[in-house]
Amino acid sequence: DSSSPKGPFVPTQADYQKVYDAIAARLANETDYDDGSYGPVLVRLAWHASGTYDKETGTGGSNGATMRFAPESDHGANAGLKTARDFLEPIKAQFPWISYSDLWTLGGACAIQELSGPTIPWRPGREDRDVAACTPDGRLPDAAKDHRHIRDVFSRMGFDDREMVALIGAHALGRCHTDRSGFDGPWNFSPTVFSNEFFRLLAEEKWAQKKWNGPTQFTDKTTGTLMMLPTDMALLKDKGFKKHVERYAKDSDVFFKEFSDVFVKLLELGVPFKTEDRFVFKTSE
Ligand code: CCH
Repeated sequence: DSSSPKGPFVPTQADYQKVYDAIAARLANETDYDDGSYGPVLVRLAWHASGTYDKETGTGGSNGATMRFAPESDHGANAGLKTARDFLEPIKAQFPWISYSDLWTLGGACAIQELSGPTIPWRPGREDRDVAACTPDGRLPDAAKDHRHIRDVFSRMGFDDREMVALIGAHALGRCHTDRSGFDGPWNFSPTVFSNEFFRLLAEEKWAQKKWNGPTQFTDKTTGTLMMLPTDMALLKDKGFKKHVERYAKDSDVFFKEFSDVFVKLLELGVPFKTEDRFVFKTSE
């Protein structure tokens, strides 16, 4: 009966797979950026949207997508993430029914899968909120600090030592930019391929302080072209962290499994989901 009113559009897994496919296609087409992929910066957007979560107050987290607004968009830690938000705008225009907060987290899950990482089961249900829900500055980790700072910040989100180390393994992807964080360079030679290289290099390479005018960072002694942040090096100093660095350096399968579990958890912090079921998206060919 063509005269009956249509109910509200309720997207299915197939609809979300179409969004996934559109992000994947855009990643494959837009290669004139950094090391050839926007994937790493999409992962960073999903992480910074989610990592503001505070388990005591239930504030922050990916629900809300408040990084669209100042002051959160201007927080120092979020420098450069406009690139990732702008990359996703044409996808939002194509699928106006998806919230920014679902889109940004789906972008991170898609990027991990498309860059040869593990499957990241994902579920919808985030709703965008307004500027009043912006989180205060200082909730994301400061790379100049030490192991105590890592433990403080990630415990506030609700993670244990093993989960903290697994998450930081995302530094297999992408690079630091002097005009964003002040740090410079990639963590490994294949920054657009998800792998356990971050841990292998951290555990096996010899690292020396970089001689330059920029902030303290570390350089591999073999080639002098790779980097580690002070917080990355801190994973070796702390016994509770180091044992996981060594586990992940040795066993890529264990890292992939544990990273997937904790990245799923990160993207869901503080979100009042109405559904238990997660979607597993098909990766592009
Ligand atoms: Fe990170 N990260 N991150 N990081 N990060 C940077 C870049 C990326 C810290 C600091 C920095 C995680 C944890 C931490 C990515 C994913 C994750 C940069 C360079 C700094 C600084 C930014 C720039 O200059 O562009 C610190 C400190 C911590 C914790 O101690 C976690 C957790 C994740 C994800 C699960 C990714 C990906 C990048 C590369 C971005 C790009 O543009 O290439």
